Amino acid sequence: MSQDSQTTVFLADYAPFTHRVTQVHLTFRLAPQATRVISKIDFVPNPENADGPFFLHGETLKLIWAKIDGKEVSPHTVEHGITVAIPDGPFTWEAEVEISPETNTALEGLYMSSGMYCTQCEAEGFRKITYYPDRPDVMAPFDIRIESDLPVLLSNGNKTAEGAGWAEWSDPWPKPAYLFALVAGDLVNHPDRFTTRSGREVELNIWVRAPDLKKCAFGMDALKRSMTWDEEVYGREYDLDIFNIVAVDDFNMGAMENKGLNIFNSSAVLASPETATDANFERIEGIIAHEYFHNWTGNRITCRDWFQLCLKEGLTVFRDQQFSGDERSRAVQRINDVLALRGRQFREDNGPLAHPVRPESFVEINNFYTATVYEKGAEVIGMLKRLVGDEGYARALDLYFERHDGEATTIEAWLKVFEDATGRDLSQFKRWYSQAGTPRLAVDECFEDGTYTLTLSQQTPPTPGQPDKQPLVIPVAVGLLSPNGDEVVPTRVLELTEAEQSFTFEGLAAKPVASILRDFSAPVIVERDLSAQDRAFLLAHDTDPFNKWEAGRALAKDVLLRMITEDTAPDAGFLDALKDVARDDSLDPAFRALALGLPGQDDLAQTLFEAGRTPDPLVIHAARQRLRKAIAESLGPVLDVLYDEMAIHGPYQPNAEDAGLRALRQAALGFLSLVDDGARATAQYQAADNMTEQLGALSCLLDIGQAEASLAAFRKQWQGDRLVMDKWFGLQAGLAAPEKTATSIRRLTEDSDFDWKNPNRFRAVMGGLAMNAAGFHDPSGASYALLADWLIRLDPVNPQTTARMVTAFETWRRYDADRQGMMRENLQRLAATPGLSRDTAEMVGRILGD
Ligand code: B3K
Ligand code: ZN
Repeated sequence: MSQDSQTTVFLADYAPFTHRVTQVHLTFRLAPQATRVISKIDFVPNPENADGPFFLHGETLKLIWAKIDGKEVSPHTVEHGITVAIPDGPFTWEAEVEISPETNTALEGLYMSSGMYCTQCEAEGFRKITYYPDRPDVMAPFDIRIESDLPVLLSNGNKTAEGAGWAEWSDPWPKPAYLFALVAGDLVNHPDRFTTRSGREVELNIWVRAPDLKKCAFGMDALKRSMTWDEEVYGREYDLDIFNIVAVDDFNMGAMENKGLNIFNSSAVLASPETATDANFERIEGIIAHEYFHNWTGNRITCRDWFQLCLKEGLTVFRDQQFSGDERSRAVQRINDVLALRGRQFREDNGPLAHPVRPESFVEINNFYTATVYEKGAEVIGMLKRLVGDEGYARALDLYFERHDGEATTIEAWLKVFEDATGRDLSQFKRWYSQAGTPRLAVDECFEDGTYTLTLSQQTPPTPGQPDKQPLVIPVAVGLLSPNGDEVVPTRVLELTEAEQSFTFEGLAAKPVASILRDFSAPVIVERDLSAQDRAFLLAHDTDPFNKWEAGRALAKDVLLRMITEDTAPDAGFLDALKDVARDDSLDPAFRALALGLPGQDDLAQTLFEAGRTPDPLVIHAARQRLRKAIAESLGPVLDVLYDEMAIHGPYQPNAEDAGLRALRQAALGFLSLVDDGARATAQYQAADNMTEQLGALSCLLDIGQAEASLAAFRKQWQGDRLVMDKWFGLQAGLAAPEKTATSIRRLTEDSDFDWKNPNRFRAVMGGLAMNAAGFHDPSGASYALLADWLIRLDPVNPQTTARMVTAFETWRRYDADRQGMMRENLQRLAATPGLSRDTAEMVGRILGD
């Protein structure tokens, strides 16, 4: 059993804090193992909860002294913090505590990374810095003084004074403690400026260690584009004189939106053509935008409590997806977002970890920064926008910013804004926030006397703690095509509100082919019997790019499922349809690259499981390989032409257009390598002047088991670059041959560069293992045991990253009795580990279904 308490927190128990904080002063005397934090905090009673006991959060702090109104006091230590007797009315709390950043390997609170001090406070890390009401509904202005010999000393807000060995910062905007940040280090900056549309001059900086200075330009450009976009699209301007970004090597996630001082995992901000792939550039652009957009959706308006997390995260993901769609290709962005949603959120929503977009209880809030809160949270906003229309959405957002600026608020307030701005009743829509699970949308079609009747029915399967589900409001975007391929009814949004409903379209000359759930208008699984001919027809003619792609994907999935369950040969009709798409020059290369992608192993396993079959990861892997080989053979000449035609002659540029050409070329190379013995990949590897092409070639060589020489060369070239070496580790883990996976991974963990305490490196190897479905599910169980061993080792060092990686086991119930037994045993072994963290214990318990 866990050492930490497993207390469950409930949404229903929310009560406001007893006091308001009117001002915070903090002084940091930095020292690696004995940093002193001196606090002075002004409290006034909160009339909304005047009678509650006074409590301050505090964990892993050594209290030196504490005073109330200047008089020394002795607080009483309780779980998660302290209580102390207080006077009636306003008072000032002062305290000095000691903390040890250097030994803080959990990377939460104040810690050290490559010689620099940095912080991560969301969700509940501030309590590891000093005693404080560490809850998002307590908002206050912060004044910070940092004392250290390090040359660069940063905190939130504007810098107000500095001298030798110290600096002072003041953040005028009231904020919750989770947005506090401090950085001290030997850093250099990539500077720039931005003038807001009302004329505020903003100093911009990206702070890095000296060798990384050449990797900042793209991030800076993305930041300026984000600032412009938020002004133009949402009317939101930046509100301080300075905006700093800092790159940190040891970080548990992508980045953090601290007010005026965003802290980034170096992988989410640093990029150069030689060291970063197109996918890296795209991710960096999205994360920079996401953190910047939080300044309004998250910081100026924050969450009342952590159950409301989707209020800031769902909305900010929705905004960063809009931004990326505007900056790049909207269709490609949508397809990629849906791929990510299905890959992570559907997996979560259809397993033991399923939870509502707004959960109602948690043990460790860090375990709820999930695909459901983030990505499904964003889909819910997309549906809302579709239902109220673009103008209604714009009015509602204006009202949201006007009404709630400076507040910590709730989903109820968010929906009320939409009701007030549009006059629409959202009480049924609200179920999207409380009901977990992916709805199934069954489609029934009938055509008679020129009338097409579409009958839609919805059903959401039971999820943990929610056996019965209510009907949701589902916007279903539908268009109709005539048999000659013309669109006879352009996109119309049908609103499904009942368990079953019929919609009619009259006056049609012939039976149409319907394109249903265009643009993926709702996060549901469509169940529709559609012939291969109709799918191929939609792939050829649909005007909606998402559904055009979706038709091809469904075709591929049907073909693969038949190959897996009936051992059939690859379908010739599918190969022809694919060939037509591949060589259709009127289509965006990026779209064609996506159309050439096959459904992933996990997607196929889940689909088989839902159809009542037991997926065998090895059979799935073999079928995919057979189909890939068949595509290579049948499309060979077309792919060969594409490979040559898509080559770019000129310097690398990370823009969407060039990235699309490279993506299509890489898709072709992936197939061609299966039949040319790696000749093209070897040549490409040697000629590559950018990481996209270098890594692309390397992955093809690994795929066919001929990468030894290139792997050695790659390592020699990139030994000194942590981010590139993460790719070297990740690729080998992810592409290790099924029967050799555990051995290969073990060898990687014995490598002198396997710095397992660094989350990026740990994730590269263990995340690669988890993604390598056939290797992870090796029938011997060796990979399961290997992962569990490493999680047991990492847990006392870094509970957050451990808890996140346990999700590799979340699908255990899908598999055969032997695999289930082995996965369960490893989960139980984890659960029985003495001193297991609260984070990991909660995840293991939920996965096992305790
Ligand atoms: N808000 C942070 C995530 C914090 C995670 C804490 N475990 C990054 C983001 O969503 O922008
Ligand atoms: Zn966020």
